[in-house]
Amino acid sequence: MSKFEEIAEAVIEGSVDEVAELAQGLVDDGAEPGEIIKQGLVEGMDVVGARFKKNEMFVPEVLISAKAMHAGMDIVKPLLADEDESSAGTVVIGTVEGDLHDIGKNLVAMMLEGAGFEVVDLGIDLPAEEFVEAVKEHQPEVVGMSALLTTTMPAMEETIAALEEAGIRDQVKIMVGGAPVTEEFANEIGADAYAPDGSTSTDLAREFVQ
Ligand code: B1M
Repeated sequence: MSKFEEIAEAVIEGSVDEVAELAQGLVDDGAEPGEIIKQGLVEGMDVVGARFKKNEMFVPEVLISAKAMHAGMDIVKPLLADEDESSAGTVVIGTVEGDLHDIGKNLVAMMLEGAGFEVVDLGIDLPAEEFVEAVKEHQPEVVGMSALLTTTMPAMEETIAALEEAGIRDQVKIMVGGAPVTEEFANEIGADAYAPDGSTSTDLAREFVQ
């Protein structure tokens, strides 16, 4: 098993200390911070996400895995800034109003950061106005919205309407994601793209800033 596979496995198992040790070891051995994130931490969380979907893992285990991933990120993230000081672009991201789920959104944010984007993470349960204010303040190229509940998906459309109302809809590309969100829904509400996962979000953001 490679060190990257070991770190992914430790994330899946939720071994917080082991992830931190392995991440530090890889850093000491000269591994690229971005690779540690992609091949180790995100790889592990991808498996966690997939096991969730199949009901093979449950909430407490996911939260421990997320904690383990964060332990690795704490070590690797400061080095990312050194690796590439020029930002690939700015992404404002958040979970829409009424929705408290943030594990997937945080993962997407981390992957975007790993890819060199400046990420303004607004958090959870965000009224449309907070997205509007953030776009005015940070002038991002991309806005990402997350919803994990079918009942909060309409808040995505409301947010797009609020951006239109404020006259700033065309300044940004909007991508939406979250387990119940689909490509069809994204089209229906006038988003620019649907992102099923973090790596697609990163690819799309790269396309959008070109
Ligand atoms: Co909630 N929950 N939850 N929950 N929860 C779900 C979503 C649910 C499917 C569980 C179920 O019933 N089987 C269900 C929704 C049903 C529905 O609407 N169809 C549900 C429910 C009902 C609820 C409550 C209402 C429960 C209750 O209180 N009765 C409540 C709602 C609270 C609220 O939000 N107002 C609730 C609460 C919670 C917890 C607080 C306990 C916890 C959240 C903790 C947290 O996020 N900090 C929680 C969790 C953990 C889950 C499950 C188990 C896991 C979600 C998760 O983190 N997945 C979930 C069941 C499931 O998914 N199997 C469930 C892992 C994560 C990596 O995947 O979030 O899909 P995901 O993110 C992916 C992609 O979707 C995508 O990329 C990520 C990485 O690949 N993506 C984006 C996500 N956001 C993106 C944004 C983008 C792009 C891609 O922007 C560009």
